[in-house]
Amino acid sequence: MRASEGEKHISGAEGLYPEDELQETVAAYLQRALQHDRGEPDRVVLTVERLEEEPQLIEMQPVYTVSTGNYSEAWRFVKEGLICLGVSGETFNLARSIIESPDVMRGAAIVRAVSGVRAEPDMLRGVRATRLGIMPGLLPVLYEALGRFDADRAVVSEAVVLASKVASSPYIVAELCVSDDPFYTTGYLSSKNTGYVRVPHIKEKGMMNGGRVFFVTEECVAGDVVRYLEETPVMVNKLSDIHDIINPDEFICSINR
Ligand code: PML
Ligand code: MG
Repeated sequence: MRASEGEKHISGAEGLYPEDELQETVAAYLQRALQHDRGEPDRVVLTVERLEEEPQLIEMQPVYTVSTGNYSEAWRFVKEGLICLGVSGETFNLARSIIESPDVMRGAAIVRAVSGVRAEPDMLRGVRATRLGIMPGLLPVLYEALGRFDADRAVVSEAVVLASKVASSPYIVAELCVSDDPFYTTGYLSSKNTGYVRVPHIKEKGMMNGGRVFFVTEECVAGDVVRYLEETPVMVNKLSDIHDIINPDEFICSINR
């Protein structure tokens, strides 16, 4: 689903569902498009496609939450975390400027981790990780496990599933996400190395910016990354641990360099 108002991106979402859930799923996506805090769309595009190949099965990323108490602590944590993962300081600055730009991209930016070279074919549209989902029986279990956090479980579980597909690409070093919902102020840093790390206060309430950056290796072929993210169907068929809240400095020290 993609919803927009003129050139402005309002919301987007995707999933993989059994055929007998189609009607209710499409209705729920439409409802969501019409009720987003970014505004009222004048165009909603819903695309339904039959999968022609069996999805690849992957394990969910383990979930962590750091106790960043404000905006500057949140960004300090993200910067230190990305640097531990091999992202250069310059590339971090570029990623932050993309995410904090008032021109919200519809999809994610792809940036080479060291040189900061942009690699997505269309810089306005970006790349959307699609054809991803979670086995229906696992969702209630995940919701239950996320219940101890003061968070919107639907938002978190969707984001974890997406981040799990992204982290399963051999070319992606890390992902940084800040919601473009003006009232959703927790973002995440995710990588195979760290798991999915929730970062509270990555934006201040009311900020309209947001976005995703996928940091990729210097050598990879951009077309291979885009094909995997946009075309290869992937489903989470195994849950991982949901950890308690941890001090950001302790988390940084635990990253394997
Ligand atoms: C989005 O708006 O889709 C991004 C959601 C990020 C969720 C972060 C979290 O709370 O785990
Ligand atoms: Mg959004």
